[in-house]
Amino acid sequence: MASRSPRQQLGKAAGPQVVTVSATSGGSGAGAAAAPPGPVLLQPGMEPNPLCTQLPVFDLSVFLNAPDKHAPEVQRLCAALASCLQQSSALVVRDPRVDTRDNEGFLDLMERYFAQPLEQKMGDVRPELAYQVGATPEGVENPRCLRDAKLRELAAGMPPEHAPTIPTGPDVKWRFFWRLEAADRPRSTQFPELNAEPVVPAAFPEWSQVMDGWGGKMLGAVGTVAEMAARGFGLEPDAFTSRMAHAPHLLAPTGSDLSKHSALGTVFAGFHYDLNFLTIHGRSRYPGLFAWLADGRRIPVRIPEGCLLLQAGKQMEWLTGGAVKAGFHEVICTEETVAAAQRAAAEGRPTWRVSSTVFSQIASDVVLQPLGRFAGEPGATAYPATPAGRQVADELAMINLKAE
Ligand SMILES: O=C(O)CCC(=O)C(=O)O
Ligand SMILES: [Fe+2]
Repeated sequence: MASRSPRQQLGKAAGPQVVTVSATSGGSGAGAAAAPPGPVLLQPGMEPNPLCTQLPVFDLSVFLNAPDKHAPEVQRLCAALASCLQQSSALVVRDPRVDTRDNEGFLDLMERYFAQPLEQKMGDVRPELAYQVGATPEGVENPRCLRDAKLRELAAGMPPEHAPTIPTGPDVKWRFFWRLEAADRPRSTQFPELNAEPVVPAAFPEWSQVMDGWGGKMLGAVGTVAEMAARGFGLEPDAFTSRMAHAPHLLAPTGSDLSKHSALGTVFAGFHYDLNFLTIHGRSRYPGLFAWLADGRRIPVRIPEGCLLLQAGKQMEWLTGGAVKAGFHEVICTEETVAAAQRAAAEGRPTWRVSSTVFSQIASDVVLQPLGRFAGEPGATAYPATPAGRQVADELAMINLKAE
């Protein structure tokens, strides 16, 4: 990842607006090709994002409602989406099928879940399944940079104003992994541990409905983005979605206990990339998430009302031969995080910071390798053919979720 000065700006010209993106170096991955520089036209289906000028909002309804998905304007929108993903490893979208009231119900449920006594939650922990279903207590998951010297070098090379907080120990966040119902389990797999039955916490009769309701909506948005990105990259429209069928997609909220961990600078989730395909976040009630754009800038993630944020994970990087980099991020306790906890306390709510996160995945038995035109790129050799389940297991071992 390069450490250059900010170079993106929102053009103010009349007519189609221009988000000028001067991509700099090729980002974080080994042997990665540089993202091509180039203006991204703000066109029908895109809106400026007042909270984060670098990430325009893509309105998925324009694609969903287009009668002809091959129409030039649809193709241009898909190309702009793919380009945004390539240049920032992130995307902001609005999906007409997603009702944010479902997010509120989900956050209410998870706040109550995490606020339960420790013994109650410990019954939901499955270390023998690499924690891939049920709860992961705080202090278990290590941010990858604890073991990966390359990531520490990357961080050390960043200018101070864009550098992460280097973690010195495991994350203080809890996690719950809920395997989404929409994700049909494979009939047979070489990776049963990654495709286990979900854990349903005893005290919440509404659990499955709330979790599958909200998680399924977010997964639907990911599916549309995945198809648009494939089209935008000139791949078969189902190049990604066909590989996502029967994958262990996880609704994966984190939970950080602000009644215990409210010191400014506390690392809830240390500097890392996500190991999966595409991560999608609904709005959290608590700020604290920071992401790095491909040009090296660290930005606070602020999602406009009604929108969703996506970040590219390692499997996306693999399938694109490094053209799209897995996006780095961290979650830190800031003054705004503490203020959100104070508001929650005043309203009589649990003071747990819950994230609204889905990890979409490539199916465990699918082989990851650069697809289509990405296979011929010089950087492709850094991404050898590897079953997704193997790649996931290797990553889980690095972050202390799976015994080696
Ligand atoms: O807690 C959050 O907002 C995001 C956490 C995160 O990065 C992760 O779960 O991988
Ligand atoms: Fe993450």
